[in-house]
Amino acid sequence: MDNSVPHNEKVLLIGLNTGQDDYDYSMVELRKLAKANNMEVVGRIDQPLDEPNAATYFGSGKVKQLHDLVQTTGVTTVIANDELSPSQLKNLTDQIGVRIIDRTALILEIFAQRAKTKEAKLQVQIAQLQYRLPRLHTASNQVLDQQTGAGAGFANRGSGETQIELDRRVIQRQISHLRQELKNVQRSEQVKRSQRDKSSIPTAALVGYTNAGKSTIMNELLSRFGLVKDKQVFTKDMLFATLDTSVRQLTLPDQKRFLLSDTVGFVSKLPTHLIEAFKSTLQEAAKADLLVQVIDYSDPHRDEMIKTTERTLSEIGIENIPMIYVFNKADKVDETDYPTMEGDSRVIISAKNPESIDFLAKTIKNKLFSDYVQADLLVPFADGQVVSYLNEHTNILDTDYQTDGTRLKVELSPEDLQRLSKYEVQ
Ligand SMILES: Nc1nc2c(ncn2[C@@H]2O[C@H](COP(=O)(O)OP(=O)(O)OP(=O)(O)O)[C@@H](O)[C@H]2O)c(=O)[nH]1
Ligand SMILES: [Mg+2]
Repeated sequence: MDNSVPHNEKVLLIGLNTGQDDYDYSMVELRKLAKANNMEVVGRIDQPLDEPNAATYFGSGKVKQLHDLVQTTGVTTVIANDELSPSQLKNLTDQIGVRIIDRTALILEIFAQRAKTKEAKLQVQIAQLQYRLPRLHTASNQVLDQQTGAGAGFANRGSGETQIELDRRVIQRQISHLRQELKNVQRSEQVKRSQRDKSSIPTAALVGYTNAGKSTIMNELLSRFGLVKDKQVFTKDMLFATLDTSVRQLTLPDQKRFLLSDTVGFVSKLPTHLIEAFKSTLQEAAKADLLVQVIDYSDPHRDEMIKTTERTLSEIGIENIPMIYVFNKADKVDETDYPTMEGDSRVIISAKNPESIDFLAKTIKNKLFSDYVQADLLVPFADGQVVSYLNEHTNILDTDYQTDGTRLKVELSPEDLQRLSKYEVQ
């Protein structure tokens, strides 16, 4: 036996091509998702159809072809590119005889594997139960039939329905219990969040397609501009390496500070329940002053990835926040000049290149602090605490000790200037 071959589950992909532009890309993505779930894709069947067959997703001829291919390849799972209705799922399972899952269930399985923090685990569990709720009859009926040894008799139907009703209530109770637990876990996070809200430090949020390099950029910025005690975030070459949100403070050489958050990556057709469950995690992005969309410049599907990210952001309700586009991994694209800027919101960089990281930091700074102003202040010696504040929070361009106090030329936020206006020298 060849031990070098991993014993992964063998799967078949099925997709319905209704003529949508991004069909091929969505199938490429489905393959990547299967791989991320340790599955080995051994085949794929596509059917061009105007709309899915309401009963079986594929038309009857294709279902037959699928059945035969499952037999000859010995696959144990079939994955549909679209979310299947409860009855499509049941009918297909009955006719094909192996496990059928859809894109949503696959994404949920990956998230369940990746979730590490208590918060992420609870969020995924809730989304999984919500997904199962309308699909109970597909699994539990079969289990019930097996338990009772009964066929499809009338007597069984009544007890089956009661059983489903019971299961449904159990799951609903589990969901509300988990929601409560999630609320408790999030309470402590909320305290941190509201403290940050009060701090009035500008914030930027890294967003984008999964595996684009968001966490790598976060770490590189941290190691140059972060606090020594700050922990690095997890990065890896796999889909959905990050499921929770991390926020770190960065201080640039001219004392300008901002908060940067790193969060879960996107993929097309992210399950609604998952988006719902992750909404609070994504609050950091919702409140940001600037979105930093990271894109894998070396991926041929990068334009579709940008569309996916923007569609997901608007589904979460994140709109009208200024954005810069960071085309990352330029080192993987031959004959590319980097770091460079195209127009006033597109940057081409490589996270692995220190010069790129400085360039990106400067670009973020220019966007976040564009309303900062220069002012000339004279602070009497008695108000020493004001000078300390300025030292810590603003960029001091010049200091001069005069007989009536400290004269400073500073760069500061309009809010700070307003508060300190009595010291301003006109
Ligand atoms: N060659 C190259 N690889 C990079 C660059 N930036 C990131 N990577 C690699 O890309 C992979 C994914 O990086 P991550 O930072 O984990 O990506 P992410 O966007 O946080 O992904 P998710 O958390 O899954 O959304 C890792 O293997 C990184 O080492 C880059 O500029 N050049
Ligand atoms: Mg990440």
